[in-house]
Amino acid sequence: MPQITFLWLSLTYNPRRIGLILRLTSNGGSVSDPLFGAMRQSVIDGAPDKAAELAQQALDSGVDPLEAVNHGFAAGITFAGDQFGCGQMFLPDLLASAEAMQAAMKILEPEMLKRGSERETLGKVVLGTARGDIHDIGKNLVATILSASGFQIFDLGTSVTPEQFVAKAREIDADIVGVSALLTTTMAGQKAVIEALDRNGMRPRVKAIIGGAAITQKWAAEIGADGYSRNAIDALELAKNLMGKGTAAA
Ligand code: B12
Repeated sequence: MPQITFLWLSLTYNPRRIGLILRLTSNGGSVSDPLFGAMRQSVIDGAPDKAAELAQQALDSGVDPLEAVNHGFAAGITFAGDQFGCGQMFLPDLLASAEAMQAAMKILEPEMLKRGSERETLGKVVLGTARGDIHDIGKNLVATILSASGFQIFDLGTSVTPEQFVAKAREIDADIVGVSALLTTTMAGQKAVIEALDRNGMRPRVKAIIGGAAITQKWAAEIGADGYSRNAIDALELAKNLMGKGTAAA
């Protein structure tokens, strides 16, 4: 009996030990390729070395790096986030998952950039995560995709104040300012950036776009953003359209 009690406690208090359960529950989804499944699992397990190895394996076997992100690693971090959200995973585990995701991105990003290196310059974009917010995986992905497609990116990093956005946009004569926010508490920072751009008379010439897991079209409209997108591919289409170079702008 004591053994059973110990097992129950470890299941309850250390979700990373229930890898098997996570493995079983994370095997659903539309992408059945075992490589994508392994990528996803490496992030759920918080295993940076494994994630990096799988990213390299994907490149070596000709998998599109963006597909590897979307169907493999990002699916893993989304699953980890859901587990965290419902109390099945704790912050150290989520941190380990984020580290694994970043280890994979380190391998995949240069290849994504290389693939886009021949493109024309489409415009200058200042990017950053809103004040008080340290999430940057999604913002970095947007930066990589836009950069690979010909945009010049000025990435201010995380927890960026409205004043910093305005100063950089002015300094480089930006076409677009993009603000990422992942927390409901930092979404207000996106509004503050738009207000600061307005106050400084920089719009409508400078377009303001926003994104992040909790962002909706309703929020974008409410704060007067020029657009929002739910993922990096849509962000590219949005940015191109705002520059008059997208399919909707044609
Ligand atoms: C990874 C992660 C972390 C990592 C971040 C590592 C890093 N370097 O980024 C760590 C562990 C550090 C972390 C910390 C915290 N986190 Co966190 N985290 C996540 C998680 C699991 C995934 C985010 C992610 O990277 N997704 C993958 C990327 C590819 O997707 P994305 O970010 O959505 O980006 C895409 C789109 O949104 C869009 N996009 C993004 N930005 C932009 C910008 C523009 C301009 C455009 C056009 C598009 C765009 O394109 C991107 C690419 O496709 C989310 C859960 C989730 N499902 O989102 C929680 C989550 C965001 N975190 C959460 C919380 C609560 C926290 C903490 C407060 C926890 C704590 N108690 O300390 C801290 C935050 C501290 C702070 N001040 O910021 C909550 C937020 C709840 C809320 N509604 O406010 C979430 C939703 C988890 C949950 N379910 O509860 N977190």
